Amino acid sequence: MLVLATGALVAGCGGQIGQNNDTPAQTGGATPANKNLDLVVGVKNEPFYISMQCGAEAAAKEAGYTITTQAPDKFDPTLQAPIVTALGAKKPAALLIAPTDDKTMAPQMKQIKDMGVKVIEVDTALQDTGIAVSSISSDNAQGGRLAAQTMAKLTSGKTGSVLVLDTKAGTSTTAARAKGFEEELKNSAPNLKSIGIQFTENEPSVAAQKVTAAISSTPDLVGVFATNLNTGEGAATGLRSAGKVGQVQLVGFDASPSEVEGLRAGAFQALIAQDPGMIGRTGVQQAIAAVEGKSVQRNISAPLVALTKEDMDKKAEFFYKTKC
Ligand code: T6T
Repeated sequence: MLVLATGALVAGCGGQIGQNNDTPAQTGGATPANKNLDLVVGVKNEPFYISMQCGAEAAAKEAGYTITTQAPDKFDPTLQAPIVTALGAKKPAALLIAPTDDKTMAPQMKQIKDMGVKVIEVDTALQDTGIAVSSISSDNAQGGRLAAQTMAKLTSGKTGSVLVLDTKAGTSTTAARAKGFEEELKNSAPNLKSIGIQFTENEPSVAAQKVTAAISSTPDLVGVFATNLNTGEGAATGLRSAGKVGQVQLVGFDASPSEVEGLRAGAFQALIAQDPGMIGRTGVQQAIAAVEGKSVQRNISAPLVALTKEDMDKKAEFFYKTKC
């Protein structure tokens, strides 16, 4: 009950909210007899994590393991940390987790590791590489570089300014995307200059407000790079409300239904899509290998792909899901 009280279970893929319809929970740590896995994602009801959950559930089912998914209401370590702490009472064989902060989630994750639970990072990661046995993530720096190359093509030689929207300080993935973008922009589009990285707190309304403010303060703004789904959706709203859709190039990250629709409608000129289903699936495979004492790969990179209006339907397998 403690688990249910502290973390919202994510509905949709396997069973109903709060229902674990497979084998009963066992305690006792990471022995092969314990086939219970837990997944703690960054925020509930978000297509990136739902797609990850779908992949994780499919892989667990195939291997005869159970997996329970929980998420905080917001992408916030103060809400995610108690969910991890509460798992100490249940002691799953392994915990797959997308830590919402690269430092402040470390004590709770270490505590669960010290109980004998194998820890696998999916998507985001801690700075401390000694807690997880395996980390599965897109090559986020490369994703940022791909976004900069795409922005260079879209603006084809124009001179002007570009706004980079990061999410929250301490988010390993989006920080790497923003950094990769700024570095590559200097090579691919030396005539464009970044007006700096701004934080949206992973709130679409803040992203929208940052975009409208930049449009007012920067008359030569030619592009926006939004480093994740919420930031991208908010940036598109900002462009729409300023009447700048199609005039300011928007390169987003992720491929939520709203972003995909925005790409088709011309609010986004490109999206860098991840493969969250593969991240979830591979995370479970690594978790099971660790639990069963088999060899584990410390770092695994998941594919990324750039989508444009012209080629998006050929790459529809990269669109994120809202249910499995
Ligand atoms: O972009 C993904 C994920 O990779 C990132 O770490 C946090 O934001 C998302 O979940 C999208 O909202």
